[in-house]
Amino acid sequence: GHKSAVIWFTGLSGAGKSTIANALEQRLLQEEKHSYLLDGDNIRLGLNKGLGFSDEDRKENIRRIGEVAKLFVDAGVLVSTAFISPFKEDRQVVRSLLGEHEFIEVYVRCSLEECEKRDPKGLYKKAREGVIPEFTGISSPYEEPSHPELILDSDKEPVENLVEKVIEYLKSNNLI
Ligand code: GGZ
Repeated sequence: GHKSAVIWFTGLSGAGKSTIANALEQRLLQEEKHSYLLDGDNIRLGLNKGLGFSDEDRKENIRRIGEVAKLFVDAGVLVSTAFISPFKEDRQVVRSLLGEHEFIEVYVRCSLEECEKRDPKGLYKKAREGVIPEFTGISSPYEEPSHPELILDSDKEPVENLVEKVIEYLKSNNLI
């Protein structure tokens, strides 16, 4: 068995949170670890349908995700979350919901320049044109974590290496 915890990915749009979290999820399932991934697809389209991207809605988005993540931890699941979660205070609120070793903040670090170059969905372009207001990194802030448990530099290393770093962290903390 393993202990449960929240692996909380944070970072800019396009930094690679979902990609890394999905690859991690595959790895954990291969090793038959009871894990689950919360992301925009299963949260923003469901539970949090109706929330937008104002500071207030992002705060509420993260608050609810934190509560759901806590339920997964109570149920004994290793849960990963992949949301921008731009505000320090909101991430701190989630951390405080959980036990001391149950919140693993993973900063998926990538320069704005690189995210904007990737722009897989064309959202940065739209944000620059003013078509999308309050876009993180352009017209809405992103507050970097000061003491994340892990930093993954997604503009310097390939996804496989970064996933391996998370696995190593989980192993060295006896979570898997
Ligand atoms: C940031 C936005 C916005 C605005 C739509 N700002 O790259 P994506 O497309 O797939 O991921 C982004 C996602 C961010 O949702 P989160 O729930 O992670 O955000 S937060 O934690 O701040 O609540 C992006 C898309 O939604 N998107 N409008 N204005 N990202």
